[in-house]
Amino acid sequence: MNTPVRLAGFAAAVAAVFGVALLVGATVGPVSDPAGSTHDSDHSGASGSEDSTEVSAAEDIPGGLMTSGNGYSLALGEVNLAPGEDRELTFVINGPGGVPVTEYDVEHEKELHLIAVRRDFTGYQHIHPVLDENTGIWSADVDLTPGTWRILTDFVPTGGEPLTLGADLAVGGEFLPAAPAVDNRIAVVGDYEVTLDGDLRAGEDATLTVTVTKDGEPVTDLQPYLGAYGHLVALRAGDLAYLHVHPDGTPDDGTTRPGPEVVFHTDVPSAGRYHLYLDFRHDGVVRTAAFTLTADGAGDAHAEPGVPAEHSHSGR
Ligand SMILES: [Cu+2]
Repeated sequence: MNTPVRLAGFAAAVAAVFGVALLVGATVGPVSDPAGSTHDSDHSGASGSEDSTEVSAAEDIPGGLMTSGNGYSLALGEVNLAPGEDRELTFVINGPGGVPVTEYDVEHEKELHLIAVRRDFTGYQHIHPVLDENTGIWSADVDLTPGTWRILTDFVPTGGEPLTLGADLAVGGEFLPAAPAVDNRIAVVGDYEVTLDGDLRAGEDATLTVTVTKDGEPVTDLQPYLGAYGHLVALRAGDLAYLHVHPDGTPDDGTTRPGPEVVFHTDVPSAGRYHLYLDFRHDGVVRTAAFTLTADGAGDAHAEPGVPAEHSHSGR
C-alpha cells in the first residue's frame, strides 16, 4: 500500500530536482502541480491510476542507479572484498516485506544477469550467478581487480516488473584509476576485430551495427548467445546508468544472419559519453568487445532548475 505513495512522492521529487516534466499521463495531473506535489496522497486511494504512475516513474529513471526500487532491494553479502584471485560474491534480492525473492522469470535465457563493472571502466564481467531456491541467496565466483566496482543485477521477479538494481562493491588492494576514456569504435579481442557503426543521439532511437572479423575475414558463423547473435550492454559514463539495448532479430527467426553484422537498437536519455560492451560467441567461446561513444543532442535537459540550458554549455 505504501509503494504507490512513495513512488509518486519520489517521482515528484525527481521532477522538482531536475525540472523534468514527467510523462505520467493525464490521470496523475496533480504530480506536476508544484504546490501539492510532494505531499499529495490522493493517489493512494485512486485505484486504477496507481499502476500507470508506478510504471512511468520507473521508466523515467535509467536502470542500475538505485539499490532499491519498486519494493525490491539488492543486498550484497559483503561490500568489501579482500585482495585475492577468485572470490565468491553472494547477494539476495529482497522483495516486498523484506523477504528474499526465490522465483524469477527467465529473460534472455537466464533468471538473473549480473554485470560487474569497475567504476573507471577498466574491468567488466557479465556473469550468471546460481540461485539457492530455498534461501534466495545468489552466488557467483568473481575475479575482480582492486578498485570500486558497480554490481548491476538485471532480473524479473515472478509477478513483478523487469528491474535493474545496483550496488557498489569495494575490492581491496592498490590500484591506479584509469585516465578518462576516449571514443573508440574498434575493439580488438585476441584474433578478432569488432567495429561499431551508428551514432547515439539523446532521446532518439539509435541503430548500432557491430561487424565481427577474425584474422581480417568476416565471421559468418557466430553462435547464439543469450537468445541472440550478440548481447550489448550500454552504461553511461559518470553514473553507470544501465541502458536497455535490444538485438534486431533472433537466430531462429529465419532472416537474421549469424554475422558478420549484428544490429542493435537503443535509446540513450542524455548527451555525453557511453561505454558499450558486446558479448559474442564464436568457436564455443564468449568474448567481450568494449567500445566508447559520445551521444550528441540536446539531451542534457537535466540542467539545474531555473538555469537556462545554454549555460550548461559555457565550458565548451
Ligand atoms: Cu546475462
